[in-house]
Amino acid sequence: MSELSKPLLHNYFRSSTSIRLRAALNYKGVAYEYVAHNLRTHENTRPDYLAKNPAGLVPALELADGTVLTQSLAIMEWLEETHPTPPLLPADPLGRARVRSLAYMIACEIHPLNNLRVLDQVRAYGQDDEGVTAWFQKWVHTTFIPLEQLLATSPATGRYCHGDAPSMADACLFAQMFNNQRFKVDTAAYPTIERIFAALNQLEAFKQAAPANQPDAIT
Ligand SMILES: N[C@@H](CCC(=O)N[C@@H](CS)C(=O)NCC(=O)O)C(=O)O
Repeated sequence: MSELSKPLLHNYFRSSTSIRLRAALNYKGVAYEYVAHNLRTHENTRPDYLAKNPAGLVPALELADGTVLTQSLAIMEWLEETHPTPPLLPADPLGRARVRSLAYMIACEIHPLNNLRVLDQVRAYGQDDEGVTAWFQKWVHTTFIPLEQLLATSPATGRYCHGDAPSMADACLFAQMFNNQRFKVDTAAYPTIERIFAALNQLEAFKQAAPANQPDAIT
């Protein structure tokens, strides 16, 4: 992609779906313009953004021709098809199914229950900070227990979730770990996940996707 046709990445520094997509874009060497939408002040629900993405969620990737891609996993699949090297999915169908399955455990089982609007609703039902944190932690542990088991016992697991090259599953795991830190999830019982997270943190493409390294980062 030329400098002129750089896509716009609508995102937010600590949104885990944004982190996972930034890691994928960086890993594949796809340059993008960073467009920040502060979720805390509901910038994602402004009419100009809703006109591009009626769901009002981040991330969205706006291409030079005006096409707006949404849903982080769908965008990653599009990236894989348009920028196959380096791959984020293995070559064999069984390997691809395994990577997608690990990615979906995080993206479909944890994230939707712990999204900002869901946490706001849990609070609206009367929970305080402690209650919201307990809710968040519950859904992480519910999936991290089997995720750890799957990763620790499969010979397919390597330095990363699948072999020795990062995959879409790693992008999701990497992003989830930052959310875990914010909500003080104790991950000591998940040594394989912690080991993979440490390995991912050695990769420049992933490190650059971390919340603290974004232009809209606040401490
Ligand atoms: N399944 C979507 C989820 C996108 C999503 O929910 N993003 C969150 C940030 S991680 C968001 O925009 N939340 C806004 C809100 O909850 O109000 C994806 O993977 O892209």
